[in-house]
Amino acid sequence: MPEGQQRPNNLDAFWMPFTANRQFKQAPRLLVSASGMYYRSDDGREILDGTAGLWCVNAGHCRPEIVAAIQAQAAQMDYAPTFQMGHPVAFEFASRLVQLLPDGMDHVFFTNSGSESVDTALKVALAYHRARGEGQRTRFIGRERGYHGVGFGGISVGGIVTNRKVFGTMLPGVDHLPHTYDRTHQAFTRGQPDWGAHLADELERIVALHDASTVAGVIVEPVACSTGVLVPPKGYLEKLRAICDRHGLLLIFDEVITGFGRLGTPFATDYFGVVPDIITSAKGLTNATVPMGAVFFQKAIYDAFMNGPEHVIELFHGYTYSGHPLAAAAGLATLDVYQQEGLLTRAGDLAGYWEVAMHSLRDARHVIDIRNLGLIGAIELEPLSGQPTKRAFSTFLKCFEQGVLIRTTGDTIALSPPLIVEKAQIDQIVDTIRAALAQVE
Ligand code: PXG
Repeated sequence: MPEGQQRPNNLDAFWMPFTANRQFKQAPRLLVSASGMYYRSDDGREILDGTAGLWCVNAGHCRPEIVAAIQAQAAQMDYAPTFQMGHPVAFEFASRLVQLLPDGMDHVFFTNSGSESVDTALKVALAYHRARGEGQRTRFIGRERGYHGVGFGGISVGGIVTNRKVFGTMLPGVDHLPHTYDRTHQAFTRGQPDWGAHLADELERIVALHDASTVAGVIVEPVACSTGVLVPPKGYLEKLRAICDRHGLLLIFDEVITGFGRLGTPFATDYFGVVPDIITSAKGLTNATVPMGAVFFQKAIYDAFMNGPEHVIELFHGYTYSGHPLAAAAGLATLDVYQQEGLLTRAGDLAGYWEVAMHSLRDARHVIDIRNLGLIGAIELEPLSGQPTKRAFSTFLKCFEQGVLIRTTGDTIALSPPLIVEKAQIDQIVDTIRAALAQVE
């Protein structure tokens, strides 16, 4: 590409993920730089980031402290293995991280993405039961409309039909809870719906069907985000926890999105006061600067593996890049920024303003529901007759033209700005969406 030119000559080779490739390549939307709350497009426009990239740039873009940490680490040691070797920065990051987790959740396994975190959680759950002499516990229970990434494990326990239907039979022995959304009972709820805790009782029915002795664990997103932001009904997560306890099932919270301050607490487990056995994370872990995921385990799970001769590997699992030095250095600098600026609790301070702003769109054109929690929002649109997803996609294109990045899933607009967002920027997001909705078919 000639110097100074921002748009590549050829967009063909890159098979883009989760993208309408042909539409995109006819009318590309290219981002070329970023700072704080803003991207800059290749035609020189400032775009307000209403989605923190893909729910991941929690401290805003190109934070100088994080950039400097990555540069310094790249110059000092680019890579070192963590199989039978180690390097200080990964250990330091692990120790800092577990301080943020509930008491007892004091071990962390590093991965490179949310999908790998989910795979790791599922594999460890199976191996844990086996290590305790309960190797017949092989089934998992996920939930309809759940998103747990795109590995075979994640799509098996996930419940988004388009992400599953063309990929064969996936993991055997997986069952699904019903999702928790019912517009008749929940439309325009602010925060957690009153209706729906009873849906957790379905877990009892599913466990009875398979017999508890065959079930390894249950995996849910505390707030189901990708599917269009389904906030758990009051009391629902508590019930899941109680049922898992009753039957010896591991409860896995997939906090790839809700981790690192999205709800105004470090993790959703803190927000809801329900402590799982395993937490998966990624995204905000390094402010999305260097890809990394992390899975947190209760002490008893780690301890169950620490048996047998000491020279023998306890868990045959890991990635070339588990605990990668650049990612760990980025993660440490990210934690510093979060802590210095109070970002892990800032969403709590803004949640009230955010809620009022989101629900101010109730009378906007096409809107049939609005949902919110912490700094997450969803605006559900009446689908265009016979053309599902088209109205939301048109709204996304209009907002991008007008300088605001939103995200759509089905006919729902999903919002999750960086946690540094200012009130005036929240207003700009809302005003731009309102204007776009007035224009789209
Ligand atoms: N679990 C959850 C709860 C997620 O939200 C993953 C696992 C997988 O993470 P990786 O890093 O493998 O992508 C996710 C990812 C969207 C969107 O628009 C959401 C995700 C990724 C991309 C887009 O909702 N979530």
